[in-house]
Amino acid sequence: MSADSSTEPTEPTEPTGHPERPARTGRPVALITGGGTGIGAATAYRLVEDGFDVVVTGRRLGPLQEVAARLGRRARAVVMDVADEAGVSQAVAQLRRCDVLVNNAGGALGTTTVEAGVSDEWRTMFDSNVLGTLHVVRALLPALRRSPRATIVTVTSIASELTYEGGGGYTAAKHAERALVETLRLELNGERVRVVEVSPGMVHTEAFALTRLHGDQAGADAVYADVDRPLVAADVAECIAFCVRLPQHVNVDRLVVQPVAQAAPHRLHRGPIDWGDGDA
Ligand code: 8X3
Repeated sequence: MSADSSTEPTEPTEPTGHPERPARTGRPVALITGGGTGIGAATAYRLVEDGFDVVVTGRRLGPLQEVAARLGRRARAVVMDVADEAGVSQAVAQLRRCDVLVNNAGGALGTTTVEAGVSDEWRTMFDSNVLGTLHVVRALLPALRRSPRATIVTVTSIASELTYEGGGGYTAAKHAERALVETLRLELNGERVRVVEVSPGMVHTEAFALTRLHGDQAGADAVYADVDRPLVAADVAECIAFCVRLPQHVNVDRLVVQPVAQAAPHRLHRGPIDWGDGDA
Protein backbone atom coordinates (compact mmCIF):
# COMPACT_ATOMS: atom_id res chain seq x y z
CA MET A 1 0.00 0.00 0.00
CA SER A 2 1.03 3.52 -0.16
CA ALA A 3 0.44 6.65 1.83
CA ASP A 4 -2.91 7.75 2.89
CA SER A 5 -3.05 11.46 2.37
CA SER A 6 -4.08 11.75 -1.24
CA THR A 7 -7.76 11.18 -0.80
CA GLU A 8 -8.22 13.18 2.36
CA PRO A 9 -9.65 16.69 2.42
CA THR A 10 -7.30 19.46 1.44
CA GLU A 11 -6.65 22.40 3.72
CA PRO A 12 -5.29 25.69 2.46
CA THR A 13 -1.77 25.73 3.77
CA GLU A 14 1.66 27.17 3.15
CA PRO A 15 5.12 25.65 3.08
CA THR A 16 7.06 25.82 6.30
CA GLY A 17 10.67 25.37 7.28
CA HIS A 18 13.92 26.64 5.96
CA PRO A 19 14.75 25.77 2.37
CA GLU A 20 18.46 26.21 2.90
CA ARG A 21 18.72 23.98 5.95
CA PRO A 22 19.42 20.58 4.33
CA ALA A 23 22.13 21.98 2.05
CA ARG A 24 23.85 23.68 4.98
CA THR A 25 24.11 20.57 7.11
CA GLY A 26 26.00 18.56 4.53
CA ARG A 27 23.84 15.55 5.33
CA PRO A 28 22.14 13.75 2.44
CA VAL A 29 18.55 14.78 1.85
CA ALA A 30 15.56 12.51 1.30
CA LEU A 31 12.23 13.85 0.08
CA ILE A 32 9.27 11.72 1.09
CA THR A 33 5.83 12.28 -0.41
CA GLY A 34 2.86 11.44 1.77
CA GLY A 35 5.30 12.05 4.60
CA GLY A 36 2.86 13.22 7.25
CA THR A 37 1.37 9.87 8.18
CA GLY A 38 1.73 6.11 7.93
CA ILE A 39 4.58 4.68 5.87
CA GLY A 40 5.78 8.12 4.83
CA ALA A 41 6.18 9.40 8.37
CA ALA A 42 7.80 6.14 9.51
CA THR A 43 10.24 6.39 6.61
CA ALA A 44 11.13 9.92 7.61
CA TYR A 45 11.94 8.78 11.15
CA ARG A 46 13.93 5.81 9.87
CA LEU A 47 15.99 7.73 7.32
CA VAL A 48 16.90 10.39 9.88
CA GLU A 49 18.29 7.56 12.01
CA ASP A 50 20.41 6.63 9.01
CA GLY A 51 21.88 10.12 8.74
CA PHE A 52 19.51 11.86 6.36
CA ASP A 53 17.82 15.18 6.60
CA VAL A 54 14.27 14.77 5.35
CA VAL A 55 11.76 16.87 3.50
CA VAL A 56 8.29 15.55 4.23
CA THR A 57 5.59 16.56 1.80
CA GLY A 58 1.85 16.09 1.79
CA ARG A 59 -1.41 17.91 1.35
CA ARG A 60 -2.12 18.73 4.98
CA LEU A 61 0.18 20.91 7.02
CA GLY A 62 -0.83 19.56 10.44
CA PRO A 63 0.54 16.01 10.13
CA LEU A 64 3.66 17.26 8.37
CA GLN A 65 4.34 19.67 11.20
CA GLU A 66 3.96 16.88 13.74
CA VAL A 67 6.60 14.81 11.95
CA ALA A 68 8.87 17.82 11.57
CA ALA A 69 8.45 18.77 15.21
CA ARG A 70 9.49 15.29 16.30
CA LEU A 71 12.59 15.41 14.11
CA GLY A 72 13.63 18.98 14.89
CA ARG A 73 16.44 20.32 12.73
CA ARG A 74 16.61 17.16 10.69
CA ALA A 75 13.24 17.75 8.99
CA ARG A 76 11.36 20.25 6.96
CA ALA A 77 7.65 20.18 6.09
CA VAL A 78 6.47 21.25 2.66
CA VAL A 79 2.83 21.28 1.63
CA MET A 80 2.59 19.71 -1.79
CA ASP A 81 -0.13 17.79 -3.58
CA VAL A 82 1.61 15.37 -5.95
CA ALA A 83 -1.36 15.51 -8.29
CA ASP A 84 -0.80 19.25 -8.80
CA GLU A 85 1.87 19.45 -11.49
CA ALA A 86 2.54 23.18 -11.11
CA GLY A 87 2.52 22.94 -7.33
CA VAL A 88 5.10 20.16 -7.42
CA SER A 89 7.40 22.21 -9.65
CA GLN A 90 7.05 25.19 -7.36
CA ALA A 91 7.72 23.19 -4.20
CA VAL A 92 10.69 21.36 -5.64
CA ALA A 93 12.23 24.60 -6.88
CA GLN A 94 12.88 25.46 -3.21
CA LEU A 95 15.19 22.48 -2.83
CA ARG A 96 18.89 22.83 -3.33
CA ARG A 97 19.65 19.18 -2.84
CA CYS A 98 17.93 15.81 -3.07
CA ASP A 99 19.71 12.47 -2.79
CA VAL A 100 16.81 10.12 -2.23
CA LEU A 101 13.21 10.41 -3.36
CA VAL A 102 10.57 8.21 -1.77
CA ASN A 103 7.37 8.25 -3.81
CA ASN A 104 4.90 7.21 -1.19
CA ALA A 105 1.85 9.41 -1.75
CA GLY A 106 -1.16 7.68 -3.18
CA GLY A 107 -3.68 5.21 -1.89
CA ALA A 108 -6.93 3.41 -2.58
CA LEU A 109 -10.44 4.72 -2.93
CA GLY A 110 -13.49 2.51 -3.08
CA THR A 111 -14.10 -1.21 -3.37
CA THR A 112 -16.58 -1.37 -6.21
CA THR A 113 -16.53 -3.87 -9.02
CA VAL A 114 -15.39 -2.76 -12.45
CA GLU A 115 -19.03 -2.89 -13.56
CA ALA A 116 -19.96 -0.40 -10.85
CA GLY A 117 -16.69 1.52 -11.10
CA VAL A 118 -16.83 5.15 -10.04
CA SER A 119 -14.93 7.23 -12.62
CA ASP A 120 -14.04 9.98 -10.16
CA GLU A 121 -12.49 7.45 -7.77
CA TRP A 122 -10.43 5.90 -10.54
CA ARG A 123 -9.34 9.36 -11.69
CA THR A 124 -8.28 10.33 -8.17
CA MET A 125 -6.27 7.13 -7.78
CA PHE A 126 -4.55 7.60 -11.13
CA ASP A 127 -3.84 11.26 -10.31
CA SER A 128 -2.17 10.49 -6.99
CA ASN A 129 -0.50 7.13 -7.62
CA VAL A 130 0.52 7.46 -11.25
CA LEU A 131 0.62 11.08 -12.36
CA GLY A 132 1.76 12.13 -8.91
CA THR A 133 4.78 9.86 -9.21
CA LEU A 134 5.44 11.21 -12.70
CA HIS A 135 5.29 14.82 -11.53
CA VAL A 136 7.67 14.35 -8.62
CA VAL A 137 10.17 12.18 -10.49
CA ARG A 138 10.29 14.62 -13.38
CA ALA A 139 10.77 17.61 -11.10
CA LEU A 140 13.47 15.99 -8.95
CA LEU A 141 15.57 14.16 -11.51
CA PRO A 142 17.91 17.11 -12.14
CA ALA A 143 18.71 17.34 -8.41
CA LEU A 144 18.99 13.58 -8.04
CA ARG A 145 21.42 13.38 -10.93
CA ARG A 146 23.81 15.64 -9.01
CA SER A 147 23.90 13.22 -6.07
CA PRO A 148 26.34 10.35 -5.71
CA ARG A 149 23.60 8.50 -3.79
CA ALA A 150 20.77 9.13 -6.23
CA THR A 151 17.92 6.77 -5.44
CA ILE A 152 14.24 6.77 -6.31
CA VAL A 153 12.13 4.44 -4.17
CA THR A 154 8.50 4.08 -5.16
CA VAL A 155 6.10 2.46 -2.74
CA THR A 156 3.55 0.54 -4.79
CA SER A 157 1.72 -2.50 -3.46
CA ILE A 158 1.28 -6.18 -4.12
CA ALA A 159 -1.61 -4.73 -6.14
CA SER A 160 0.99 -3.57 -8.67
CA GLU A 161 1.28 -7.19 -9.77
CA LEU A 162 -1.89 -8.94 -8.66
CA THR A 163 -5.58 -8.23 -8.98
CA TYR A 164 -8.59 -8.97 -6.82
CA GLU A 165 -12.32 -8.48 -7.00
CA GLY A 166 -13.38 -5.01 -5.95
CA GLY A 167 -9.85 -3.69 -6.36
CA GLY A 168 -10.00 -2.77 -10.03
CA GLY A 169 -9.25 0.93 -9.79
CA TYR A 170 -6.50 0.53 -7.23
CA THR A 171 -4.85 -2.45 -8.91
CA ALA A 172 -4.99 -0.70 -12.28
CA ALA A 173 -3.36 2.41 -10.83
CA LYS A 174 -0.69 0.41 -9.02
CA HIS A 175 0.01 -1.68 -12.14
CA ALA A 176 0.48 1.61 -14.01
CA GLU A 177 2.73 3.01 -11.30
CA ARG A 178 4.84 -0.13 -11.48
CA ALA A 179 5.06 0.20 -15.27
CA LEU A 180 6.29 3.76 -14.80
CA VAL A 181 8.99 2.57 -12.39
CA GLU A 182 10.15 -0.23 -14.67
CA THR A 183 10.23 2.08 -17.68
CA LEU A 184 12.19 4.66 -15.73
CA ARG A 185 14.79 2.06 -14.72
CA LEU A 186 15.28 1.13 -18.36
CA GLU A 187 15.54 4.75 -19.42
CA LEU A 188 18.10 5.61 -16.74
CA ASN A 189 20.27 2.60 -17.46
CA GLY A 190 23.87 3.77 -17.72
CA GLU A 191 23.40 6.45 -15.05
CA ARG A 192 24.05 5.94 -11.34
CA VAL A 193 20.43 6.64 -10.33
CA ARG A 194 18.89 3.64 -8.57
CA VAL A 195 15.23 2.90 -9.26
CA VAL A 196 13.59 0.75 -6.58
CA GLU A 197 10.04 -0.48 -6.09
CA VAL A 198 8.84 -1.55 -2.66
CA SER A 199 5.57 -3.47 -2.82
CA PRO A 200 3.88 -4.07 0.52
CA GLY A 201 0.92 -6.28 1.20
CA MET A 202 -1.31 -5.67 4.22
CA VAL A 203 -0.02 -2.79 6.32
CA HIS A 204 -2.11 -1.67 9.27
CA THR A 205 -2.06 2.12 9.22
CA GLU A 206 -4.63 4.51 10.56
CA ALA A 207 -5.79 5.85 7.25
CA PHE A 208 -5.34 3.39 4.36
CA ALA A 209 -8.44 1.24 4.80
CA LEU A 210 -10.40 4.08 6.36
CA THR A 211 -9.86 6.26 3.31
CA ARG A 212 -10.59 3.43 0.94
CA LEU A 213 -13.87 2.78 2.74
CA HIS A 214 -14.87 6.45 2.83
CA GLY A 215 -14.50 6.81 6.59
CA ASP A 216 -16.27 3.61 7.60
CA GLN A 217 -14.30 2.85 10.77
CA ALA A 218 -16.04 -0.46 11.46
CA GLY A 219 -15.32 -1.59 7.93
CA ALA A 220 -11.71 -0.51 8.23
CA ASP A 221 -11.33 -2.38 11.50
CA ALA A 222 -12.78 -5.49 9.85
CA VAL A 223 -10.03 -5.42 7.21
CA TYR A 224 -7.44 -6.20 9.88
CA ALA A 225 -9.66 -8.20 12.22
CA ASP A 226 -7.96 -11.30 13.66
CA VAL A 227 -4.89 -10.88 11.49
CA ASP A 228 -2.02 -11.82 13.75
CA ARG A 229 0.67 -9.19 13.29
CA PRO A 230 -0.07 -7.38 10.05
CA LEU A 231 2.78 -5.22 8.83
CA VAL A 232 3.02 -1.77 10.38
CA ALA A 233 4.42 1.35 8.79
CA ALA A 234 7.78 0.93 10.51
CA ASP A 235 8.23 -2.49 8.86
CA VAL A 236 7.93 -0.96 5.40
CA ALA A 237 10.16 1.94 6.40
CA GLU A 238 12.80 -0.59 7.40
CA CYS A 239 12.57 -2.21 3.95
CA ILE A 240 12.96 1.19 2.30
CA ALA A 241 15.94 2.05 4.48
CA PHE A 242 17.51 -1.31 3.62
CA CYS A 243 17.28 -0.61 -0.12
CA VAL A 244 18.67 2.90 0.39
CA ARG A 245 21.62 1.96 2.58
CA LEU A 246 22.97 -0.72 0.25
CA PRO A 247 26.01 0.32 -1.80
CA GLN A 248 25.15 2.52 -4.74
CA HIS A 249 25.84 -0.20 -7.30
CA VAL A 250 23.19 -2.44 -5.70
CA ASN A 251 19.70 -1.80 -7.06
CA VAL A 252 16.85 -3.71 -5.45
CA ASP A 253 14.53 -3.67 -8.43
CA ARG A 254 11.52 -4.79 -6.46
CA LEU A 255 11.04 -5.76 -2.85
CA VAL A 256 7.75 -7.51 -2.11
CA VAL A 257 6.88 -7.65 1.57
CA GLN A 258 3.83 -9.16 3.27
CA PRO A 259 3.05 -10.17 6.82
CA VAL A 260 3.54 -13.84 7.53
CA ALA A 261 -0.24 -14.10 7.83
CA GLN A 262 -0.71 -13.11 4.18
CA ALA A 263 0.34 -15.23 1.22
CA ALA A 264 -1.61 -13.23 -1.38
CA PRO A 265 -4.28 -10.50 -1.36
CA HIS A 266 -6.93 -13.21 -1.20
CA ARG A 267 -4.96 -15.63 0.97
CA LEU A 268 -5.01 -14.06 4.39
CA HIS A 269 -4.90 -16.11 7.59
CA ARG A 270 -7.23 -14.78 10.26
CA GLY A 271 -6.56 -16.24 13.66
CA PRO A 272 -3.61 -16.75 15.91
CA ILE A 273 -0.21 -17.86 14.71
CA ASP A 274 2.10 -19.70 17.05
CA TRP A 275 5.18 -17.52 16.99
CA GLY A 276 7.00 -19.73 19.43
CA ASP A 277 8.22 -16.76 21.43
CA GLY A 278 5.51 -16.54 24.04
CA ASP A 279 4.05 -13.19 23.02
CA ALA A 280 2.07 -14.06 19.89
C1 8X3 B 1 -2.41 -2.65 -0.08
C2 8X3 B 1 -2.43 -4.10 -0.23
O1 8X3 B 1 -3.85 -6.12 -0.72
O2 8X3 B 1 -5.03 -4.07 -0.15
O3 8X3 B 1 -1.76 -2.04 -1.10
O4 8X3 B 1 -3.99 -4.30 -2.29
S1 8X3 B 1 -3.89 -4.66 -0.88
